[in-house]
Amino acid sequence: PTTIYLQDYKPFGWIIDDVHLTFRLHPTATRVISRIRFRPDYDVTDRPFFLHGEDLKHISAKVDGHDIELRHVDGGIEADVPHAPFNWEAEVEINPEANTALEGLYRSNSMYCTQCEAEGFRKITWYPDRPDVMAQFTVRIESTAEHTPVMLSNGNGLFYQQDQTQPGAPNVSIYQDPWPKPAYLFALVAGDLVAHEDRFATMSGKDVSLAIWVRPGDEHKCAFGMEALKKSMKWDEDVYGREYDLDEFNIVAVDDFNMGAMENKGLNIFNSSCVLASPETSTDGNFERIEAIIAHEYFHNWTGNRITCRDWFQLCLKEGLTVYRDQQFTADMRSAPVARISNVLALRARQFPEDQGPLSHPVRPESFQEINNFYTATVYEKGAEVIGMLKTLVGDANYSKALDLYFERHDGDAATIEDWLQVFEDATGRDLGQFKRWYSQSGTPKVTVSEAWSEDGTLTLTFRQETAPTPGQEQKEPQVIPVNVGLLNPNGDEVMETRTLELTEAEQSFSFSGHSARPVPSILRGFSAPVILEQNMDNARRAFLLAHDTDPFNRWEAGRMLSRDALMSAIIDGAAINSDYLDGLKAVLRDDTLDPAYRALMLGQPTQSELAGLLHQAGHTPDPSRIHTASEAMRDAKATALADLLPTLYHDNQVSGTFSPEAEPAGKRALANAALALISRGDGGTLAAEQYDQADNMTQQLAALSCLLDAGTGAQQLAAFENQWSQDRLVMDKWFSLQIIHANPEDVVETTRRLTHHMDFDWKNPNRFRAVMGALQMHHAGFHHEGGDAYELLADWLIRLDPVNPQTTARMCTAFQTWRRYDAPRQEMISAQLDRIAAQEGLSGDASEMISRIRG
Ligand code: DPP
Ligand code: ZN
Repeated sequence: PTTIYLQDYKPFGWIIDDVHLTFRLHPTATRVISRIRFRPDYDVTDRPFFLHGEDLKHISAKVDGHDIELRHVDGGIEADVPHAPFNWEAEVEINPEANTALEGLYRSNSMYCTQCEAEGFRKITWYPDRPDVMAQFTVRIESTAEHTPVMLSNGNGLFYQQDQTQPGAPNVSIYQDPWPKPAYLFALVAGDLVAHEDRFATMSGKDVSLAIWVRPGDEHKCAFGMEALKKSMKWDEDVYGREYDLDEFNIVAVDDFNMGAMENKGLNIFNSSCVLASPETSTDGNFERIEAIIAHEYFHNWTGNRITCRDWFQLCLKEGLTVYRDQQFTADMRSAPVARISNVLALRARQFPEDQGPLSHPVRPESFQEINNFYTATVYEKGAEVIGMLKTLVGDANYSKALDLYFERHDGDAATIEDWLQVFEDATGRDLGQFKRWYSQSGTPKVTVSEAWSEDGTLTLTFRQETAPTPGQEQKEPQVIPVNVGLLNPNGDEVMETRTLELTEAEQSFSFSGHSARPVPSILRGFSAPVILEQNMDNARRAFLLAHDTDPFNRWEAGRMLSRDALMSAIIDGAAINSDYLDGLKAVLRDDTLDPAYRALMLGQPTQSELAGLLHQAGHTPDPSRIHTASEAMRDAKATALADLLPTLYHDNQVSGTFSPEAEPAGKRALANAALALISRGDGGTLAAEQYDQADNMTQQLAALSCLLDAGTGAQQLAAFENQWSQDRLVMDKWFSLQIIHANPEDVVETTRRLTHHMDFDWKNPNRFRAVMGALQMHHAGFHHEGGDAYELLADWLIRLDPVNPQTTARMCTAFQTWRRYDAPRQEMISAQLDRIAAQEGLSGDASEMISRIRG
C-alpha cells in the first residue's frame, strides 16, 4: 500500500472544459463512453497525462478521432497526448451487478446507483479522479424501459424519452449540470422509482422542483424528509444568504449504501435509513437524525460543491463546516441546549476515544493510505468544534463577514484550510497562526484549572493546558483555547455574564475583582472548546451548579460529573451511589419549568465505554464486568431514590393525539420513556407491557420493548414485533440490534451468533451488518466479556465481509481501537484477532491500513 502525503500535492496540469458521458446500462455489462475536452494548464510545467481507472474493461480510446495506445500503470493509464487542446474519447465496460463494494456504479435491488466520494469515479471511466479538477458534465443514460423507467443524473433534466411502442426499445434521458464539479460529486440513478414531489420558491423568486425518489411501497415515508428539505433551503437563505442554484433538486433512497448520505450536485443519494420516515416505523431519534442529515447534504451545495476541496487532506474544509452548519440548523429548529448537549455526548463517545487512541490524527491529516478511512469523527465532529471555536473567538458579526467573503472569494474553487483561515484573517484582521494548530495537532488537550481567592475581592483562575503525545506527534504546542466563563454568587445569582477567556499559553491566569463574597465560577460554558477540563471540585460545589448554573450546558455537566464520580467510586471502591447526586437530580426533575427533553438528558448517565476510557485515563485498568455492575447499581439507585417522582413524570408527559415528531412532543416522550425505563426495574415490566400494547408509533413501541427486554420479560412482544415488521427492512434492523443491546453480558455472543443464522441476516447489506455487528461492539460488557468470544466472532465476520465490502469492514475495525485500555489477557486475545485479520490473503488496503494503525 502506498502512503500519500499532503506535502506532495501537485496540480493536475490539464484543464477540462466539459465532459460528455453516455451510459448504456446493463446489469453485468454497462458501457460508458466518455468524451472530454482537455487543454494544457500552462501554469504547470510538468504535465504527465495520467488518468485514474480501476476495474475497467477497456474497449477503446481515441485522441482527436485517432486510436491511441494506453500504458496501463498502477491505478490508471498514461498516454502520449499532444501538448495542446484535444478531444478525448474512450469506451469502457463495467459490471454493476458484481460491485458489492458499493463504490462507483452498482446495482442494489435491481436499481442502479453510484457512490463516487471519495475515489469511486475511477471505477466508472478513465478520468482525473481528484477534487481539484472541476468540469461541466452532460450525461446521457440509455436503458431498456421496463427495468429503469426513471433515470437521473446531476443538474437539470434536458430530455427524456420513453419508447413504449417497441418492446426492448431504449429509454433515453439527458442531464446537464451547468456548475463545474469534481468527479466525486457525479451521480447516476436508474430504476423503478416513484417520486414524492414538491416545489420551493427561492429568495430571488426562482421555482425549484423537488423530489424524493423511492421504491414503490415507500411513498408514505417521504413527507417528513421533504419538509426537512424545504426548511433547510429556507434556513440557508436566511442565515447564510445561500440560494439554491438549479431548476431541480432530487433525493434518492437506496437500501445498500456505505455512508449515511451523499451530497452529489442536485442529486443527493441517501441510505434509506437516513431519509425514509413515518411515525409507525421511525423513532423520535430517527426523525431528528433524518432532519439533520437532509440539512447536512443540502448545505453541502455551497460548502462542498460550489466551494470544494483542493485535495482529500482538506476534507474537513467541507465536512467540519457543513457539520457545524447542520448543528446550527438543529439548534434553531429544536432546543439549542439539548442540541449542544447531544453534540457533546456524541463527541465524547466517538471522537475522544479516537483522539486518545492509536487512530488519533489531526483534523487535517498529513498522510493516508486509503482516504475512506479518514471520514472520521475527528474530521467531522472535531472539525465542526474548531469552527465553533473560531466563531466564539471572532464573534458572530465577524463570523458572518468572514463567511460572506469566503463565498465571494472562493465560489467555484477547490480550496484549502489556508484559504479558509486567510478569509478570517482578512475579514477580521486577526492573526490565526496559532489557531491553525487545531488543524495540524492531534490529541485532546487537557485543561487543568485552579482557583485562588483573595480577601480584596479578587478571584483568580489559573489554567494549564497539556496534550499527551499521539502517534507521530511527540511534542505538542499550546493551542488557542476559548474558555467561556461566568460567575455566580453564593446565593446562586449570576454576578458575571459569560465571557470568553483566550488561553494561548501553557499556563495562564485571569483575575476577576470587585466581588464582596467569593463567587463560584462556571467554566467552559457551552463546552466552548473540545478539551478535557480537570477541575478540582467537591460534590457540594457540583450540586450547587446543578441547582443554579444559568448556563444550561454547564448545569447539565454538573449533574453529569456527579454521576460520573459516583460511578467511578462505585467501580473503584465499591462505594454506594452518593446522595448529593440523587438529591440534586430529584430537584431538577421536579422543576416543571425545565424542558422535558433537557430533563430526560439529566436522567442519563455516562456509557460503560466512556467509563472505561475515564478509568484508563486515571491510571486504572477498566474491568468491564465491574463497570457493568456499577452502571446497573446506578440505575437501581435512581429508580429507588426517584420512586415517588417517576410515575408523575411518566403520566404528566404522555402525549395524545396525532403523532408529531416536533421537538416538544418528542421531548415529552423522551422524559416519559426515561422514567419508564426506571419504573420497569421495579414493576417487572407491567407498565411497559401496557405501553407496548397501546403504542401507535415506533417511539413508544420500541421504548416499551427495550424496557421489557431489560426486565427479561419481552419474549412474546419480541416475537410479535418480528411478525408485525418482517417486511420492513429498516424496522427489522432495529429488531436485530435491540436483542443484542439488551442482552445480559454473558448472553451477548450467543444472541449475536443466533441472529447471524436468522434468514433475514443479509450481511452484505451494510445496514443489516451494522445492526448486528455494531450492536455487538457497542455492548461494552458483552463485547469484552471474559474468554474473548466476542472478539473472535467479530473478527470472523470482518474477515468474511472484507472481500465483499472493504469500506464497511475497515470502519468496523474501530471496535478494537481501545484495546490497549484493557488487562493483559484481553489485550492478548484482541491482538491475536488483529493478527488473524492482518494475515488474511488479499486483505483490502482499507482494512490493512486500519489494522496496522490500531496495532500501532
Ligand atoms: N456523504 C458524506 C457526507 O455528507 C460524505 N461527503 O458527509
Ligand atoms: Zn458531509
